[in-house]
Amino acid sequence: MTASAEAHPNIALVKYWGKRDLARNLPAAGSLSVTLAGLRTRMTVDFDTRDCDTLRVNGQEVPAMLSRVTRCLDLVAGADRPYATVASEGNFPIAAGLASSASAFAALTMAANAAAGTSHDTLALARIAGAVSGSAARSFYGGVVELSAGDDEIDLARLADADEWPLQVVVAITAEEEKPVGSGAAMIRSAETSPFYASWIERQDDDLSLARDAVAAKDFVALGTVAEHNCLKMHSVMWSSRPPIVYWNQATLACMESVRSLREDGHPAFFTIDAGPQVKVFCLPDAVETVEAVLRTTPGVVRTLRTGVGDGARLISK
Ligand code: 2P0
Repeated sequence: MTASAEAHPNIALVKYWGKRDLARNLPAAGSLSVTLAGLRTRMTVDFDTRDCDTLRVNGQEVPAMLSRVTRCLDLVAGADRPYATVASEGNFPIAAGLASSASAFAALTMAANAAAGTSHDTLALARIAGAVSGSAARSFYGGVVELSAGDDEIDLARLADADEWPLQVVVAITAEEEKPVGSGAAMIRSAETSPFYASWIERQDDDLSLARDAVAAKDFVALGTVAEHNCLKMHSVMWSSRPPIVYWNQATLACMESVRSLREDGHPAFFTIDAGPQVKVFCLPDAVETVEAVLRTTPGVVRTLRTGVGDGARLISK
């Protein structure tokens, strides 16, 4: 009745920002992401004889996240399951725009399936995780992953394996505190108030098609062009929401400027930014030392993390 699983966060290059169905947490459009190596969340689920679910994150009780964990366990094992003791351990900051909910809910769903002895396959588990945290569905698969938004359910496809294209990612951490607005609530606000929301959703298929082609051709410049465009469009939707949703700080902007200078100096690199102030910079192996050195000395950057492309979620033990 105990199992552990590990999953990595993923970084979207064509972003998920909007829901088609709130009750089922279905995304309004598809998205495309890269699963990271290095950063990870490990979840242990123990169905035991207690009288309530409990959650510890890095050793601390976290009641605020418990309702989503309970919902996830119910979806995997049924509402008549035993209560569970859940322990999460991660090696990177939570709720700061590093997709910690993606790795957490992917690992939780996989561990719960093994601990409960249910036999959902990977796609079924990804759909369950996605119903709790949309981006978590993508972390079941390694490499470059596309999530398609159907009317009734999502689908997932791996576009490239982890070892097929040695992309490097340098994350510039510009602030470590929790973000002001959670992404779920922020997406709903954008859908309800941004005048740009409808066209954002309408054009997602165009960006997905450009990104898919760039991955198939291993065309780094084409992938970077569509990724930066898509990221800035998503943040334009956030900024034009009422009240505005602004996750950036001064260092976020300084990092974007650093990436533009790196490119001008002949080092191919592109940035993307999620629901937080961190800047994720993609480059090829030849440029990674320079990219990291430039970001580390960009004003306001607290520290950098370097990583590559990783594998999907996996069971550790049962
Ligand atoms: C993404 N983000 O595609 C986008 C870009 C944040 C910015 O997916 O409401 O925490 O739980 O389904 O999965 C963050 O969204 O949202 C996210 P819910 P989730 O990576």
